[in-house]
Amino acid sequence: MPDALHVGSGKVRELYALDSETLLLVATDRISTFDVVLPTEIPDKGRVLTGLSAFWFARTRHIVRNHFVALRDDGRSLECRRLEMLPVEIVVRGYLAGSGWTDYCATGAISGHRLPGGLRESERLPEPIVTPATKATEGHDVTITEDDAASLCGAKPYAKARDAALALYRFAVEHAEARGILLADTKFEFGIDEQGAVTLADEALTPDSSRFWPADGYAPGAPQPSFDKQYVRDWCLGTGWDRTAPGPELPPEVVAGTRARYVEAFERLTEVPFARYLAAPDVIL
Ligand code: PZK
Repeated sequence: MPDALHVGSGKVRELYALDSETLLLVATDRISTFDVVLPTEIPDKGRVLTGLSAFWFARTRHIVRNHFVALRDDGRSLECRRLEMLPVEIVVRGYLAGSGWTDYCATGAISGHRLPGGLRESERLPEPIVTPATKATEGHDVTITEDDAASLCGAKPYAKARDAALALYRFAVEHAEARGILLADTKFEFGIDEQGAVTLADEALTPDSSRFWPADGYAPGAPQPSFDKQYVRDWCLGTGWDRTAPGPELPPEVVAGTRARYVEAFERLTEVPFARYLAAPDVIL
């Protein structure tokens, strides 16, 4: 990466500084499951995620401003404006899954939102809820109350980010459900731009930042299969893997099957053939 300074690494992404105002977010082909990055990559996974993020940034500008500046021709790198990041992640949940289901079972509430009794795992909530979390540098993010998030961000910036997150989630749920994908929950990050405006950042509404479920076969009362990762998870567990690092190397048929699921999610949501995206990424905008 000539002319760029590496400024951060995520499990499957890298962040570079291009100049004082601009960053480059690069999505690699690495895949994690059960919080372990596997030794085998999924070809084009990073391009699918970057293309999906760019698609949503282009189509949600009327809801809230975002950090998008440009897509690079490699299809996996997104130039963005450098922001002052808010110190919380904003999670929106429309269904009871993951830590939301765990918290509901233990307390009847999630992040201070008291919910009706008798809900089942993976059930649709009466209304989507916002459940902010602190960003853990290692280990899992910790869900906090909206009052705590408002204290950490400032009441006004938090309220703007929360309202934007809910509107983005509702917009994306409607778009995805019409194309056979349930968007169970999703995580957003926001920052403050040079004009002081709350701005959507990071990746948005990708399978790595959200739970995508196939609408076909949705059945509350149990965990739902992940649209993108279920094949990899099932295969890994079938090897007898104990979910500790290092994970197993994936055979070619599992790599190909998983890549096909990512590409299918991309094509269903964007209605752009993935080959057209690879040839000229800007078609997604
Ligand atoms: C920013 N991250 C997460 C960490 C990654 C990504 N527009 C922005 N301005 C300032 N900071 C960030 C962003 C964005 N997006 C994002 N950390 C800081 C992160 C590691 C690797 F790819």
